[in-house]
Amino acid sequence: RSVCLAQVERTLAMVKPDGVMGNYSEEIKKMIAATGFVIAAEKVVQLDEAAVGIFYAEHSQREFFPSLVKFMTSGPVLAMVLEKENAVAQWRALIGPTDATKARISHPKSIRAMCGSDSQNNCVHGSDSHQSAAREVAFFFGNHKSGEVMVGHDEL
Ligand code: RTP
Ligand code: MG
Repeated sequence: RSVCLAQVERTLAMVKPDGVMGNYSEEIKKMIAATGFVIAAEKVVQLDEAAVGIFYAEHSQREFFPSLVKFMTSGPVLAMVLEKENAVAQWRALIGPTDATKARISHPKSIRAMCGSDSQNNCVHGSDSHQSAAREVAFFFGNHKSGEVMVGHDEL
């Protein structure tokens, strides 16, 4: 193999129920491809309350948590493993700030500016660290060694 293989990193991206129901999945995938990410795996999943509790465990004591659970279980999500150099930071940059109303002002080309509504219904998720990415990829897709990944593209 060549000595100059780029260091490929993985992150977990998700189109939330508002994005799926608003038919933004294809547009988001186009933006993902245009930015140079490879979608290594994808899966449409209906989360239940228990699953949201695990996925967003860090927020379980926040006052907005019951509302977040209601939102995240309101319809299917599209989970994807994205691969690229510096994927965690680059996907966070592409989605924009948490509050879509602020994203529209400060990051008008971001995904949340395009399809998010407010501080909760913000269309997409992105892992916030390498550690979160590893946990969240395993949450949706199980543990796989890199190189033997998940070529199957599951549908509901
Ligand atoms: P995410 O984890 O979904 O990528 O979002 P994030 O890092 O930008 O924001 P985070 O603080 O981790 O919050 C997780 C999700 O909880 C909902 N939220 N609602 N009502 C509120 O004030 C509020 N704050 C956060 C959002 O759906 C947010 O993305
Ligand atoms: Mg977060």
